[in-house]
Amino acid sequence: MTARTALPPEIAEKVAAGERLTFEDGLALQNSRDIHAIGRLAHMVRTRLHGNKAFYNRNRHINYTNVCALSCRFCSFYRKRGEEGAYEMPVEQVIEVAQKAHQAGATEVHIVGGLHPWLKFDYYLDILRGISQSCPGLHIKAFTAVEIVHLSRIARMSIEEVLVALREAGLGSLPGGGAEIFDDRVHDVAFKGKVREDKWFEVHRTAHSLGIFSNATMLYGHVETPEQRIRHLIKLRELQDESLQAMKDSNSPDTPRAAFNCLVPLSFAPEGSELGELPGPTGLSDLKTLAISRLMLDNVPHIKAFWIMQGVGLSQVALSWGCDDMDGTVVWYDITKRVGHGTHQEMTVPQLKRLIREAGFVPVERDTVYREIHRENEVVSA
Ligand code: V47
Repeated sequence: MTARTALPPEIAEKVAAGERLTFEDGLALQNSRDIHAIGRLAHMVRTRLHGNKAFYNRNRHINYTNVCALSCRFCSFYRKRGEEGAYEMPVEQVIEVAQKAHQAGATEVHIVGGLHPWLKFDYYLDILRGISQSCPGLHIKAFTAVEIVHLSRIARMSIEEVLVALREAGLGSLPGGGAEIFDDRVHDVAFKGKVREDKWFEVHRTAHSLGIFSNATMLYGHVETPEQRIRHLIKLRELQDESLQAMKDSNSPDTPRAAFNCLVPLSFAPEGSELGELPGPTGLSDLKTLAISRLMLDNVPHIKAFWIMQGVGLSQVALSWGCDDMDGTVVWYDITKRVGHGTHQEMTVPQLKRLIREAGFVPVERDTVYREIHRENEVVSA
């Protein structure tokens, strides 16, 4: 192994001692080709945090519209109104899908969509009210930071007012989407027109200050550099430091605070996007990015290998490369489609458990905010 590919021993020492890694350490990890050493370190951290547990949930993703005012070059999901394949679900349809999921045992619906130019703020409130009233206990994780900024524009309300109104209507937490890569150059090449990092952070900072938990994402493997990935992770780590400190300082139940629950590194799928000529990440770069995310984000409890994005097989392997969560049953997902599967992309609970067990971990069902769910009389399946 050459000097360029070897991992500097100080990094292993720091990780073993639980010390925070620097930007330079992150770059050294990126430059190393020793995927096994990187994986072993990430596994050490993941095991320290979660032992041999690997989490999944019973959820249903709902993409209420693919009509979007933006035309991000990395995105193959959006359509313009009137274009073939464009859709917007009526409020009743979204509620009905959530009800069916609830009846089938889901504990979470994950609702996101394009920035629809004509839907009114009431559409979003009605969805939340309708679901929360008819599906008691079902957690609604909805609307990326980009949608929240869009709602603040159409409702002419501040981000805080929008979040408060959505929470009153039934919003439980925010998903992590829309972060992409926090860098102005990458922003201008791949998602010009989308809100920049300042707004993404404003939404999540405000959510945390209101006691609303959220997730974070990083879309990797397109036009970004390894340096930009590490900076992205460090920026998330900085907000998490702030939010965790505020949680510690706030000891009053009247002012609950929140933070990020997990990072979801999203593997760029070039097919069908304007960046379709790019090769996209390989299995090794997926594993490396997931492991480095675990190592750099020392203050975010969970790293998710989203089986839709990393693929079922690689997500299983990723459980030994720093990840502790696979997302859930999903059922339907329109943002990216696996070849041969279209939008129906479902994993059953026995399938998820089997994958996790086979990877050497104990499957643990969780709710959206990672409280464990233990069901009585559940048949233990293979
Ligand atoms: O923001 C869009 C990404 C995100 C592509 O919070 C693409 O638990 C890859 O954020 N290739 C939405 N990715 C999905 C998302 C998410 C998914 C699962 C769980 C959670 C969570 C959040 O999908 C978008 C964008 O970054 N995306 N197009 C593409 N071609």
